[in-house]
Amino acid sequence: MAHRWKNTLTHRDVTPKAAFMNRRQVMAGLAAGVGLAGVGGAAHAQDALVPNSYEDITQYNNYYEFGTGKDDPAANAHRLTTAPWTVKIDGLVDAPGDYAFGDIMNAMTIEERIYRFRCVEAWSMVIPWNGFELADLLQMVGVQSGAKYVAFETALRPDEMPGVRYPVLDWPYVEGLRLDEAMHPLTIMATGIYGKDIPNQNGAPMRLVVPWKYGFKSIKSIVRITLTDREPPTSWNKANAGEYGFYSNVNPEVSHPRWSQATERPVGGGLFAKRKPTLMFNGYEQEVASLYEGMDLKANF
Ligand SMILES: Nc1nc2c(c(=O)[nH]1)N[C@H]1C(S)=C(S)[C@@H](COP(=O)(O)O)O[C@H]1N2
Ligand SMILES: [Mo]
Repeated sequence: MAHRWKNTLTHRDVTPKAAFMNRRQVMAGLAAGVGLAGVGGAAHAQDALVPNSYEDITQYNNYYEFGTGKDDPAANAHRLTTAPWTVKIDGLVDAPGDYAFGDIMNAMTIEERIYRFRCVEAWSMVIPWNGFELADLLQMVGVQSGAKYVAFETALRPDEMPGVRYPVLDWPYVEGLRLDEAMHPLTIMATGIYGKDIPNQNGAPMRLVVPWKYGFKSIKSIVRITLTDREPPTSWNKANAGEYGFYSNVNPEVSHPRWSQATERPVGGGLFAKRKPTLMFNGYEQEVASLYEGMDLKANF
């Protein structure tokens, strides 16, 4: 499906350099590559963003619709039919409708974004996504002035998703963002990894990526986007409100009730890989801290 790629930077434009350049150079290169000066700055001087291997990223997954084991999505998600694919966009928008995925792709500009990815379970990766800014899609459909939140919904296909027979979560998987979070330039819809169409186990054909939040906010295989004036329900919050809040911003100072979030295990480093400190807002503090000014991040976890 090479025709899908418009204005694509492949990982080869950035990745080999990342291994050699220091942090500042990588960030400068990244900013140039994605056209976003200053985005992606890390708090740690030596923290070069070297992406994980394609294998790490596509064989170690959370996608409970296909099973709760880390290798279940890779084994089972081939059953998901991703073409044709339609995304319903409704609620407080000027142009509600059922949008064909191909039409969305033709309208959007695809870029590469190399982001840290931090699961609430305290493992992490660096992933070279391809995708478009969610703000561009929302602008295309016209957000009305009463909208304050964006709700997202994953496909629910019992015939294709063996995991939804089990009541682990209240299916379909749903997520949500405040409108300003959704419009932030770091927030993307990912449609590719390493320059290839995103694999089913990673959320084909289109999934959210919000790099400063725990991974479960980054909802996969989206079929519906609704602009609303109320905070929408979210799957993990419904399952356990005491452990998973609406915001779920990465924060090394706010522990999960059952484990510390101060450090993380980089996936792919081998059995003896050293844990590393988790960064405030997953390393995107400079870009996003202002969204939460005056908020108690312990209460709004
Ligand atoms: N629909 C859906 N989206 C989901 C999940 C899921 O189970 N179902 N898991 C979430 C969690 S917990 C994580 S950590 C990320 C994992 O994304 P990855 O497999 O691409 O690394 O997807 C998130 N999105
Ligand atoms: Mo996660």
